Amino acid sequence: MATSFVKQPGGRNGGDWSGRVIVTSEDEKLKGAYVSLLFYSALEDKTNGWISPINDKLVGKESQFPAGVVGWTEQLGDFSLRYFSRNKITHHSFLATKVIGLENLKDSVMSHLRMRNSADQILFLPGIIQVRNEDGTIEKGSNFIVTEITGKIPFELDIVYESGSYTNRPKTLMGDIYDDELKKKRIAFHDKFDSTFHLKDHGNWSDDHVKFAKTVLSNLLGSVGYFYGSSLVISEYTKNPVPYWKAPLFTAVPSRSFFPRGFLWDEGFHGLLISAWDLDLELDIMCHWFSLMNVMGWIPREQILGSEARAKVPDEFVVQNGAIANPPTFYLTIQYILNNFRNEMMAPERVAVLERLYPRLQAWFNWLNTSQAGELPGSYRWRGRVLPDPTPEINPKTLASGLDDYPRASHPTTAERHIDLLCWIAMGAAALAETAELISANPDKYRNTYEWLSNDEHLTSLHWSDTVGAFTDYGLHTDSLTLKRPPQKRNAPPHAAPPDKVRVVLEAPHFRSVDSAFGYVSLFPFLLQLLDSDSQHLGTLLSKLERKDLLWTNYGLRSLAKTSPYYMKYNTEHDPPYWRGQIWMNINYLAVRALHHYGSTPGPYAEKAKSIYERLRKNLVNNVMKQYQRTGYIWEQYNDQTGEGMGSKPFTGWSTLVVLMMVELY
Ligand code: 6A9
Repeated sequence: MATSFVKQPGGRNGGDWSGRVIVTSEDEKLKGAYVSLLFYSALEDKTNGWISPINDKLVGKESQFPAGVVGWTEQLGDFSLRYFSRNKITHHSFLATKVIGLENLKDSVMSHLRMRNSADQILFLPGIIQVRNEDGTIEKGSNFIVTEITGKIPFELDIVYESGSYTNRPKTLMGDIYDDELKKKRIAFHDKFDSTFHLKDHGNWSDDHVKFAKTVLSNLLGSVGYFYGSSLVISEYTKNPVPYWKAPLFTAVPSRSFFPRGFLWDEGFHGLLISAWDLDLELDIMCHWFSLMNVMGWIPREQILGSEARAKVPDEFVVQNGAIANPPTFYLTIQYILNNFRNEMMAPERVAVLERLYPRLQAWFNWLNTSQAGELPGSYRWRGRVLPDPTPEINPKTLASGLDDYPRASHPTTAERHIDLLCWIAMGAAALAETAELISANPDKYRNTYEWLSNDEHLTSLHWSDTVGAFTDYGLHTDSLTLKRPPQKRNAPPHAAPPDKVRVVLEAPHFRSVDSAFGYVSLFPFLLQLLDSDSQHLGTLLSKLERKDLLWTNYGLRSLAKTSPYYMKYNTEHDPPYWRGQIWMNINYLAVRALHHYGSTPGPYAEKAKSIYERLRKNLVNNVMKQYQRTGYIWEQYNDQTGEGMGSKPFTGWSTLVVLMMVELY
């Protein structure tokens, strides 16, 4: 099935759109087989409006079958949704009924689906089904209409939405007109891609590479969507989770089929691609995210808005905690925009957006800088690490950092300090100083903060370990831990499942560098370019980058050194490794970007950085493309032994950063 859609703006409510579904088969034997398509039209909860199955008389002569929906809502006004086909349609039917909650649509369809007869196996729906209220009265009208259309392979179908307020439309988007319009949009996309990225100027990329880059970028752009609803949040001021205010969110998502919702730190990375494509689109997205900031300066990390989104998320992930942070990657987006698209950004209407954002950019910084502070001046600690007793986790996760199960101090304490967080905050200060300069505000405070936090002595005294020659976290830590199954409870029923394994501490922890975990976290002062180009630490880290027993692979940098005792280890009996060896594209992008920076800044390590840059960039791009060609997907992460895609797919979020590596936009 190939799907496409085309829009036609007009009228007062966003205009028209049409979708097309083409059903074909490469298998000759399937030619002529029946395929039934079911289209859902539903009103969201509490929408002021109605929908109704289409009346025969409303259907134009173009269609051989009367199928569709008409309706009105407060936001959309009048509209119609009609189905057309250039082929012969074998059968159509509909269901019109009332459901409570968008998360129940599938159940409703399944309970009403019928088979015409067992010989032809054609499905049909029963028409209007009225729902009886508890008091016996009948619910009038419907908020859910399913249209069933069956054709014989091959066939195609146009789904045509027209807005009532658009009265002078030049043409209806269907049939040949749809073909023409889609073709125009395709050509426009290719032209814009070429003129935006000049891909061929940045390497001898094959046509396959170009096609790949276009495909993955358009998938990221296509993931941008509009959400509306409220998060469930908890904070020191609430006893139980309470709803946040209802708000719209315009955002890209990491994976449309697996995580179709906004994630804060993912979005800063998406912003690097989106702003290169369309700066105003990205500013719009950023303004939406910053509108979700509360009075403290906090923005919820995962945006599960509306009942439909909520229904897909296990309860333990739903509640967002107002004390917990996530890497402030929008500062990265801003820095990148100022570095790469400064002239466009200087347009008065864009400067005005930045001026409006600035107080919130500051509030965000103030919140991070104070609420995530560590015990020592200029040190920081991710909140939200918990150590229940007994704990099923070998090493308590740090979801706030975005690096989930990446090993940290085994025993969370208020004295621990996290090097990645320090670096994110320092980078944020630099981005704020640059923003302040652009809008003629005073950058001094942020410039000074940046200078202080990124100072070599400061980083070294809080985080450098001479023993391993790398930056590390600090905290109460031991590596002598294991998982053991506790004895079955005395009163357990005879066939009860055995209890889950729990962590057992074999040797008491003590305060020290968490130096048994060389990996992404150890690289942060380099990744976020805090190190001076003549820093010895830079030299040491660069020589480690190339070592195959540590992070180097032919497919990119792995997240955790092979020599680490946590490398590819389960964190509980049931949690497989996630950030413990796998190759992730967002951090690899930061590495490539840093290598490019140090490779083009004069200094004793410039040559080395340049040489690593070329190899790492090539390895990453070629592997992600190879896996795409092999499987048809780009993936959440990549296997460090084989390069194979792992985790969720399609993951068209930050894995798409390979496109920026190809065109060297950093
Ligand atoms: C749990 C699953 C059907 C995990 O890309 C989004 C995030 C990153 O921000 C984070 O750094 N991913 C990374 O460690 C995916 C998180 C998905 C959680 C969903 C529920 C049920 O969904």
